[in-house]
Amino acid sequence: MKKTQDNTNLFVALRAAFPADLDAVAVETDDGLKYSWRDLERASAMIANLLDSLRLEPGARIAVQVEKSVEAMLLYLGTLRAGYVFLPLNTAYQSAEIEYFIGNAEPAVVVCTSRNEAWVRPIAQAAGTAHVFTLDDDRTGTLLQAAARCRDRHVPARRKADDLAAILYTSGTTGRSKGAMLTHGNLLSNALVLKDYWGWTEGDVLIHALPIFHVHGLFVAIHGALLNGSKMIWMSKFDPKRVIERMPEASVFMGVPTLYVRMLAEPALDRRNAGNMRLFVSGSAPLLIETFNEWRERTGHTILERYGMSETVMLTSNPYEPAQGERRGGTVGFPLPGVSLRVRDDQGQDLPTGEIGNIQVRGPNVFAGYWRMPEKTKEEFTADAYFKTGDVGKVDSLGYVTIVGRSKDLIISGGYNVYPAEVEAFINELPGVAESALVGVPHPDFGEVGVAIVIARAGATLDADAIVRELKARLANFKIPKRCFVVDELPRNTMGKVQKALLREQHKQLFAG
Ligand code: MCA
Ligand code: AMP
Repeated sequence: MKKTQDNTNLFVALRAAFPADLDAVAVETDDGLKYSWRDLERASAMIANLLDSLRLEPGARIAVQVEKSVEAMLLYLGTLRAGYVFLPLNTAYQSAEIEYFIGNAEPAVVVCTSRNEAWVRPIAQAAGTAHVFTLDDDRTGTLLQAAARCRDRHVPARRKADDLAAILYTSGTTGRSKGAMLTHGNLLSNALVLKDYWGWTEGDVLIHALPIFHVHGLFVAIHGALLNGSKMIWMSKFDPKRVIERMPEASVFMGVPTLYVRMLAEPALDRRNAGNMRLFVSGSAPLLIETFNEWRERTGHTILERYGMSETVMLTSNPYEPAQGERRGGTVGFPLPGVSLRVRDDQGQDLPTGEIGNIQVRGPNVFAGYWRMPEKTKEEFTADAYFKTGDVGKVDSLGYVTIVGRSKDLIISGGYNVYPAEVEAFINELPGVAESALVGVPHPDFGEVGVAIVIARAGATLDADAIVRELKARLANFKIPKRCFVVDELPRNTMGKVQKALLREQHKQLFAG
């Protein structure tokens, strides 16, 4: 008994929260499949046993690029259970992107779709990966075939709070993506805080409509439901009509702002459909005040906006309980219990209440560093161990945090991050291109999208459509500029630096209306 209590493996905490009735439904898919808690227990054990049978080194990475499915979630749980490190990859990533992640992380196991196996396998083999499995969203693939031969009982591996549980790649303003190393302690402490802060209660049902390769869908949503023993209505893809239809059976929904914008465009969204709901959470990108207000008018619910990062999981949240204060649109609420948040100027001095500066954070949720990048890790922390978020904001006299911008050059499009430096590097490699700039401009659906401004080399002629076509063959689809312009020169300041603010201003009306 003591053994289990001492084990800080995140899986142990999640498993301990399963309801007593293991035959109750834990996950119901949109196409009517039902998984009981016993199914989750047994299938995660089988996958953990499969991983154990491979005799992997401690700390081995399990890299996964598969479509959303319950089995993909079970692979995550099985990985935690066996004590290995889960490395989820966006399904939109193409071969050049995957080659970098796999080459950098050197996973012992790679799981991909059977459709992508032909190009993923050679990449994995070149990186020294010993095992490649497939997993498709129709419950087929070599992973499940192999797991089916394994025992359905498994004692969770012992893990300490500071042992790694996952690596999430996040792009950088300069250079290549960095792998944020998250520990069992980071993830569990944050999940426990949110369970309490967001008032998870018995009988809650979560509609899960987010992808499961980022913090929002993988950690915040899944941990929230499992740690509360709550059923999930599992949607493989976000469809606003379907979410609205299922609301009467649910109580909690989590989404990026684009999801709320798309649901507001549905005439069926009303107070009746949303009547059973308890909580709507928004995050990953700024929620427009118009969306916040319109949602309240249409549904009678006030969206709770929160703020987080891959490196830190959740940092701040608007209050759930009215006694703690109102949910303020345009703010991301208060630092969560255990999180210290401060605002400093560029010289590292604390700023007075209400003044705008760099947001720095510290807490049990803050990651262990960037994978194999000790120098980069050092740069991103202050001497007193605060993490520099790269977000710019302020804290008002009541303690509400508002994010007003970013010091990092980042575009957030539909909740996905696009780093201009990465896209510009791809554009600059195309024949005939002298240089380029990618800027984010407002977009009614995605919040913000990238627009490319490109300069041709002397004597070369460039075709904007051809540039976009070339990029589509190389980069994840959400990184593709929604418009591309070929111009004669880029605006520069006296130091010769491209004035992106001016370009943003020039193009800000492109998608208006
Ligand atoms: C799809 N497209 C996009 C995006 N998604 N373009 C820009 N930004 C996007 N986010 C484009 C595709 O390239 C394609 O273009 C066309 O839209 C249709 O693609 P499809 O895949 O069918 O799109 P969709 O299914 O409508 O997806 C939109 C979506 C999705 C549902 C909003 O992007 C999404 O699930 N976003 C959520 C992201 C998320 O979970 N973020 C959390 C990160 P074409 O036709 O030209 O090829 S975690 C995080 O940020 C932190 C830590 C936090 O605080 O949570
Ligand atoms: P990621 O790379 O996915 O970790 O993205 C983290 C970034 O998303 C943060 O540094 C913020 O810039 C942004 N972000 C997350 N939540 C919010 C929010 N509620 N409002 C504004 N920006 C947000």
